[in-house]
Amino acid sequence: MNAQIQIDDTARQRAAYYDRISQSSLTPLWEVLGALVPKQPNSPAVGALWKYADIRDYVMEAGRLITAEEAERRVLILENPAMRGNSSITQTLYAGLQLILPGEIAPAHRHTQSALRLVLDGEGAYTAVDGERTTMKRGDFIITPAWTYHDHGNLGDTPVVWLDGLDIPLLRFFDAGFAEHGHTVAQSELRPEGDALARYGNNMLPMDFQQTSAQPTKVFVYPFARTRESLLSIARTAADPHMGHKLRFVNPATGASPMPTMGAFAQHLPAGFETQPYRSTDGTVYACLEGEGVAEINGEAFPFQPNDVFVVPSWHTLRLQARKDTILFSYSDRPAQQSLGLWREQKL
Ligand code: 1HN
Repeated sequence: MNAQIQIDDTARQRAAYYDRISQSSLTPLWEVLGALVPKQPNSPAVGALWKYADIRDYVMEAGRLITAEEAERRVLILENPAMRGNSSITQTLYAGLQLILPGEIAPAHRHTQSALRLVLDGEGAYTAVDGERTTMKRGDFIITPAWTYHDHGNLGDTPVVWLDGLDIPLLRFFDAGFAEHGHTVAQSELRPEGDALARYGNNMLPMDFQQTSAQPTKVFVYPFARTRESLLSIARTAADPHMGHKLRFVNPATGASPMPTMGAFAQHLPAGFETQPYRSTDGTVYACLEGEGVAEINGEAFPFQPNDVFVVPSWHTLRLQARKDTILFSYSDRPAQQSLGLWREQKL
């Protein structure tokens, strides 16, 4: 037998063998090993940008087609363009733009998925979490930890739009999703607005209060006024070459992330500043709150303005250029990766 015939024969025998074992739901590892254990992350997600000016009309149009109550949540999902049909913006994260019109209520429910919101457009809406309301102001970062009841309402006279971030794909992967409706459409108010921030969010805690790092914070709103004040204050000092002036939101009782599966960050970039290339294993969703600039993701340029959202998948190299003084909010699955000992970053 010559060599070529022998190779063909081997290939045929293997193919026949794969067919036979397939009937017993078996498959050979050696055919997939490289894909299963890549030398470095090889995300199916791609870098992408949603320009608010391009999609705002679509969001408002949804308001004429379905009520918040009928929809339960009237949201347009931001789907990663390379992962359509998955309701995912990265492998672990969900993002959407939610609209609530004056007079509407998005009914109370709870689920094991954790959610965060970043208020983008309009005013006069509120979110209630475990019996306390917070009035949503632009740039406010609001959380609804796993299994907390939450509902939204709009008492103002303008449509209100916010960015929702949830760990839906992560929970789907774990097959750990549970949900239930509230007993009433809107929760009754158990505490006055501002109560949680006063008790847990002002460098003090209730006398007998203790938490572990896996427990979410009782602080469910991080007002933009405070975030902005911090960023602008530290902007008077030298910027970090890779981050600009970047801070992470924390549970003030533990120093850990506000919620165990998703972390959130805010950063200031001075006009003209360019960050050095950086990559990390936590695919990250960014929203521009102020200023404008360009996000270069694996060499592709995405120009952003206020309310634009962009995604930087795992291990994609990011460079940020600020054309004006810029404030960015971002969220990722970093705390989940860190608690499993998986998170890596590279400053290039
Ligand atoms: C949800 O509860 C909200 O509470 C938003 O506003 C988006 C997407 C999937 C599942 C639950 C909200 C959601 C969600």
